[in-house]
This record gives sequence, C-alpha cells and structure tokens, in this order.
Amino acid sequence: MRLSLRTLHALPQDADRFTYDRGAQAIGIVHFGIGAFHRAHQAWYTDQAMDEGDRDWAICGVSLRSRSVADQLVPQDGLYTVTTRSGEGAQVRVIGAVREVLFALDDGAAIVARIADPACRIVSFTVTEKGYCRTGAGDLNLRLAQESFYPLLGRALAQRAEAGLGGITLLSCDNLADNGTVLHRLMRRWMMENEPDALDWFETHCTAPSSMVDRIVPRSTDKDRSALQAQLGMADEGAVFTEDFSQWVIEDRFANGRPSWEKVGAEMVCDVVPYETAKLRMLNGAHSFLAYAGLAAGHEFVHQAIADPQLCALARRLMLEEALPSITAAPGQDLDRYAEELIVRFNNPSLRHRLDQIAMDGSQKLPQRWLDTVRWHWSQDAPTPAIRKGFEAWRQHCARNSCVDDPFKDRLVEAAQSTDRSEFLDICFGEYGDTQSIWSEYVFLRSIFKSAE
Ligand code: CS2
Repeated sequence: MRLSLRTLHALPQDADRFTYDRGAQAIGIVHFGIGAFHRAHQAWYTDQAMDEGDRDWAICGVSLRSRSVADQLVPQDGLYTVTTRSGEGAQVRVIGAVREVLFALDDGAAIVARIADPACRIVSFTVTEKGYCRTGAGDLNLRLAQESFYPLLGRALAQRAEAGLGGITLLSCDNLADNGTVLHRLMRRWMMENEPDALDWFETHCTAPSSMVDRIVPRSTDKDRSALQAQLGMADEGAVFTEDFSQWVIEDRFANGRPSWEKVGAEMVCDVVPYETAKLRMLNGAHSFLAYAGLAAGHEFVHQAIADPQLCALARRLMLEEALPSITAAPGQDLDRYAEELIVRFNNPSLRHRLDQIAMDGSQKLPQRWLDTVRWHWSQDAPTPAIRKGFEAWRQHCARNSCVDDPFKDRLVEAAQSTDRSEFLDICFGEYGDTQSIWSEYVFLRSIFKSAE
C-alpha cells in the first residue's frame, strides 16, 4: 500500500495531517526546486497556514533537473510526510499543500500556464546557489540561464504583462546574501535580453523580498523510508526527515498577497539582512568547515564531526570569534546564544546529516559563508585561523578528485593538485576580481596561503 488520497484514511491515528478541503484550494504558488528542503520547510508552513484557514495557496512544485520527485509524488496525489526528529522521538505529519508536480523538461508549457494563471500570486525558489547561474562577478550567465528557471518564468511574466494581470512576488528561499535583490537583478537582466516588452511591467508590478530559511534537512535514505513504512503500514516514496527546529524570516514586501505564514511561526520583518548574515556566516559557515575538516578526519556525519573535540573547538571559534564580530545584530538577536543552539542542533544524532551532502558545490557556497567574514577581519588586520583551516581542508578535498561534486569540478581539481596554493584561489575566486567586496579577502587569502608555504 502507498500513501495517496485513497489510502489516507488507513494511516495510524497518531500521524498528524492537514484538515482543510484540499480539492477546493486553487494553486497560488509555483515553486521551482521541489526537493526535500522545500517539502520540509515552505510547503510545511503553507500547509499549516491553510489549516489555520488560509485559502488558495496550494503549491505547484517544479523540478528542473530530474523527474524523480514527480515520480515519487504524482502517484501519491502530491501527498507526503514530514518526520521531525528530536531527542524526544519522532513526529509525523502528512502535508497536503502540494497539489501538482511538474518536470521542466517535459512540462514546460504547463509550467508557463500555471505562472501566467491569475490564481498564481507567488513564485518561490529553492534552486540552490548554482541555480541562479551567476558569473563570478555576480551578473547573469545568459548561456547557463537557458537551462534554469529563467526561460519559463520570463515567458510566463511576459504573458501576464500582455494580459494586463496583477504583479507577482518572486520569493527566493536559497542561502544567498540578499537573495531577493540578487534574484530581482538577475531576472531583470533576463527580461532585458529576452522579454524587453514586459520589462516595465516587471519593474512596476513584481517584487522580490529577501528571506532567510533555516531547517536542517538531510537527504532521505532507503533505510529512513523502510522504517517509516513499518511505522505507517504504507509506503511514502516522497517522505522527508528533518529536525524539529525551523525558522523563516521574510521581508514583508509582497506584490499580490501571501499566506499568513506568521500565524504558524514565520517572522515577517522589514530587514532580513541581520538574520541572513548570521545564518550564512555562522550556521552555514560552520557547516562547510565541519564538512571539509570532518571528512578529512574520517567522519561521515555532522554529529560525529561536532563530537570531535578539536573540530568542535574550531567550529565554535569560527562562529564566535570569526563570524560573530563581523555581524551587526538586529535588536534582540542574541548571537552568542545562537552559536550555542547551533552546536546543540549539529549534535542531533538522529538526523544522520552526511558531511558529503554539505561539501558539494563549495565554489558556489563559500563566498557568502566564509569570504565576507574574512574580509571584515582583514580590514582590522586580524587573522581567521578557523576559516583558514577550512580553506585548506577544502583544497585537500578538491585534490582528492573522485569525491568532488561541484560545477567547477575540473578546474578545482586541477588547481588543488598544483603545488602553488594561491593558484587554487585564483581559480576559485579569480573571477571575483572585479567586485570590490570579494577582491580584498581574495588577495588576503592568497597572502595567507603564500606565507604558509
Ligand atoms: C547546508 C545547508 O548543505 C548545506 O550546505 O549547510 O543545507 C543547511 O543544512 C541549511 O541551510 C540549514 O538551514
């Protein structure tokens, strides 16, 4: 037996589930990148907001690169479970918010029609850092962008403009500094090149608020799914497993309405920057450090790396002495406590969060996780030894060729194997040379590597 609308009634009573009339909800959100993170985070919030009485915010999830989520969810009528794992045990909830799952390569016309439909009011994104197709200098790589969401979204926006429809909100939920501004700038660039007639409409009617998303969602494994099947008495191929912590801080600047996410725990603010900066530099910065240094020390999971006293001390140093001073906190934001809470979250053994999952795409992640912190210290002439160790571990990781999963894999591996360490940095960050912010720490890092040789 497999989870679906037909079998829903047979689930054990203790499995929490949506209570709204699912069939009556119009699709108000199209989401690009319907991976495990979206299902355990934004879809989970939206599902609960609809339970609280919000209407017409059902989600159409779009996969850009593979059919696998459609294969998992379409036979289940879009239903799946989120299992939250904490020290007190696990809790299961069936999510009904995802009404439709489409695959970009097969269903392009249907995706454009969904976004162009007057019922759609938000297009959201978890396409990962590389999905935005930025050049090193932060502009749009128009060639790579052809393969991402840009052509579908551009066409749909042009149709909305031509039909004189209301605007739409583009909501980035990826780990990028100032993600809304970045998305708006890149989309504008795409429209200038490809949909110039709709550019004015886009600028006047659409918004792109920034948001900070936080929930640790390891990749689901066969073992997770079999244990869940034994518990539920039915299979759920789309199941996701996560921690009980969750945070979503959103700039409240929506073009055409939004779900009442604040009723179910999201924080609506005027300025996301302090939260986003703390999350990227402290949580994600420490995560990347633990990934490269932890793999080098023979660990497999985050909870093992953080239990290693040497690595824990360095991760703590990275957060408290390197990242923290570089952040201007929002009123009431307690960054010391944040760091301690992060150590506790990293210690959760039931998550089994693989270090190699975090280690992928270093070239896309590390600029916003490490470089801004290094730059701040550089301006004070102070060293950042934990991040420096992280860089060295990353270089060694790249030198071990077979395990590198990165869009610049070939360039990284070649440079990492070279004896000149600064050549590695040239290749990783050399393209950033013309952006003021990255240039200084890049020069700085080069000099640290040089002096260490
Ligand atoms: C992790 C993040 O894979 C990674 O690079 O650092 O996915 C992290 O788990 C999330 O940002 C937590 O919110």
